[in-house]
Amino acid sequence: MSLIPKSHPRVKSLLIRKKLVDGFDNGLVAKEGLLAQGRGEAFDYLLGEKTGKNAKFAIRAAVAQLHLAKMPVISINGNVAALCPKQIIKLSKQTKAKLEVNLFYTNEKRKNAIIKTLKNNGGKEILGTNSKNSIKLSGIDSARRIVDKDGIFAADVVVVPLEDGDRTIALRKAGKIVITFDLNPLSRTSQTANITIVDNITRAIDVMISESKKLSKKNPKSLKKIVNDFNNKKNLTENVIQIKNNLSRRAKIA
Ligand code: PTJ
Repeated sequence: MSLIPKSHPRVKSLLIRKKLVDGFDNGLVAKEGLLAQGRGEAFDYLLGEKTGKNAKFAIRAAVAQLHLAKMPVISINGNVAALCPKQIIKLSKQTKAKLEVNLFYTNEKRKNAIIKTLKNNGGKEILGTNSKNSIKLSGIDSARRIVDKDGIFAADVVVVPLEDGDRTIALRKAGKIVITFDLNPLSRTSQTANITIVDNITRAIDVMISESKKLSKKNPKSLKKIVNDFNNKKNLTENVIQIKNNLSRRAKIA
């Protein structure tokens, strides 16, 4: 019997890892998704494995931005489907955001498994499944360039969780506002998004859901103020400082 309580961050981290491994065994997650999880775990450890004040600021701005959006879309990949399908659907309902499956390592069998999981968790309409409605987004080399005409292509705000690469820049060039969840504050996606939530999606998503309930009562002027007061570059720098401080504290203990 383990002496470490279930609420301990290390135990929580192992439970998150198990979700990913189960997601891989159930055909949701790409092999490379396991590596992405490893990268995320390393940064989560350095950040202190909790939702800090910097992440909370970003979450508030992201929720305000989603409530202001005319047509928000949340992009779903294998890792997100394995880690928090129920919560992602809840957030999409609260913010009236559409859901679109968009994979880097594209594969029809995996896509169908992801759609099934989303539907089993309460998802109704899932975009990214009808090839007749597909269109190419320019500036992206990977399979991620294939998007839905009525989804990411038409969106004003796009949430792109857990990915790095050229998509955020391409989406920004297409005039869209991009929100991401990324534990690495230095990744290309983190650095080029409008709002980067530097936190584990499995924790941040619950905070977003409760924040969304609170902000749904605010008027557009107050929501705009929350967005305008948020500075992504500054927030990313604060996250890097947090990592640096955690490192020097740990080095002193050692
Ligand atoms: O399902 P697919 O085919 O679309 O592929 C998805 C993966 C994740 C394999 C693909 O997008 C990928 O390779 O992503 P990267 O380039 O590894 O980037 C993932 C980023 O997410 C890294 O910066 C990680 O630190 C971060 N990350 C990993 N797990 C989490 C996370 N951020 C927040 N919460 C996590 N749980």
